[in-house]
Parts: sequence; structure tokens; C-alpha cells
Amino acid sequence: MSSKTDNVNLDKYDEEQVKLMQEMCIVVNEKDEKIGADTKKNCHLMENINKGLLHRAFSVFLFNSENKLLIQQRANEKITFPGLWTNTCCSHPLNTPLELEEEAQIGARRAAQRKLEHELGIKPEKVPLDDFVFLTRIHYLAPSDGLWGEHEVDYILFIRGDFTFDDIVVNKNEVKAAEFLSLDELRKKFNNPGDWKYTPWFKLICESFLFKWWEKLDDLESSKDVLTIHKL
Ligand code: DMA
Ligand code: MN
Repeated sequence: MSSKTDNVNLDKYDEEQVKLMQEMCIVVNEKDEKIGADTKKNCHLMENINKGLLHRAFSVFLFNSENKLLIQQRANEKITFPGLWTNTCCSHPLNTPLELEEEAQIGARRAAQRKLEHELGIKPEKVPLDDFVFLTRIHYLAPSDGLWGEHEVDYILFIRGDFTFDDIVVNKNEVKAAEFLSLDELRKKFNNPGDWKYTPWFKLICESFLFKWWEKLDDLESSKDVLTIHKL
């Protein structure tokens, strides 16, 4: 598929975030089979998304030993969905041999480990690849501001451990704030958001799966659905 980019000017955006728009994402079909690769920029332009361009992504949900979920507020520097509250960490496996590897979702796990360190300073040793529990994949489309949006097959990865704020060094270019919330606290925040706004994928995942998975954190095996790609 051809995608267009040349007439989109990135001058008004944060320089570091503009550089990251050159990353190469994995372009997939609705069955999550690789059909190509394209820049992060092209993959997130609504003009291309509206023509069907779809890419692979991951969403990490990190829980501490009290079963509290680490959530983050995206930095204002982010080009897509700035300032919104969302799950622990999201990004894309890149079009590299290590992150393309599909056996046991190892590529998505490697990308998750890489971005937890980049966004939140969480050391890779603290998040071994085998500790991520792959729940399922969701396919969704969400516009950000007209120009930009998301259209992804998103690998949902849970990880549990004795995480505290001592493990976290926030990258201010990526993350504005971070908080550990219990299931009840997040439910309350959802019903009574005040000035909090949420990313569309976090809302979709909360409404469809998160709350019921969270209630069964000690039995994640029974929530796994590794074959289905849920269209939300
Ligand atoms: C993209 O997240 C992935 C999902 C699941 C929405 P992102 O915009 O935070 O990606 P990145 O951190 O690479 O900018
Ligand atoms: Mn994306």
C-alpha cells in the first residue's frame, strides 16, 4: 500500500518526538500477518489510516504487589493523544529482526521491555521477557485530532511484580505524570473524571476487558485468548 506524508509539516512539534516519527513500524493485515513496513509518521496519519493502513502495537499493564495498576499521563510533547491518561506503556514493535519475531510474542515482549525503560526508566532486569503475560490482541481505530490517529493490532501484555516509584525514572518528554491506582480507585476516576481525559484505547480496553481481568489477576491463565483478534 502506498502512503502519503510529504505534505505534512512537522515543524510545530517537539523535536525529539518528530525524530521518533522515523521509526519503522510493522504493517499488518487484519489477521496480524506482516504485509510490509512504514514509518511511525505514515502509520499514524488519518489520511493513510482511512485507506486501511494498519500496524502492530503493544499495551503494557503493570501491576504492583498490591494489585495496583501503574497508569501514566502522556506528555504534552506527544504528537498523538498528548496530555491524556492511559495504561502503563504503549508503543510499537519495530521492523527489526528481534522485534519481528512472532514465536511466543517475543517481538512484542522485547518492544515492551525497551519502551518501559525509555518512557519510565524501568530496568529490563525488573521486567524479564517471560514475566509478561500475553492476554490477547485487539484491533481498533481511533482518531486523535483529525490529522493523526491510531489503527492497530494491539498486543495486551500484563506484568506483575514488586514495583514501586523507586523503580521509576520518568522521561519527561514522554510522560507527564504516573500513578498507581487500585481497581476501585480507577473505577471511581472513570465515573468521576474531573479534568482527567483518557486515551481511546485505554477506554476501550477498560470497558471490554480490563476490569474483569483485573478481578482475576491471580488466575490470568483463564483470561488468555491468544488466537482471537478482538475488533473493538
Ligand atoms: C502507541 O502508543 C501504541 C498504542 C497501543 C496506542 P504511543 O503513541 O505511546 O507510542 P510511542 O510511545 O512509540 O510514541
Ligand atoms: Mn500506533
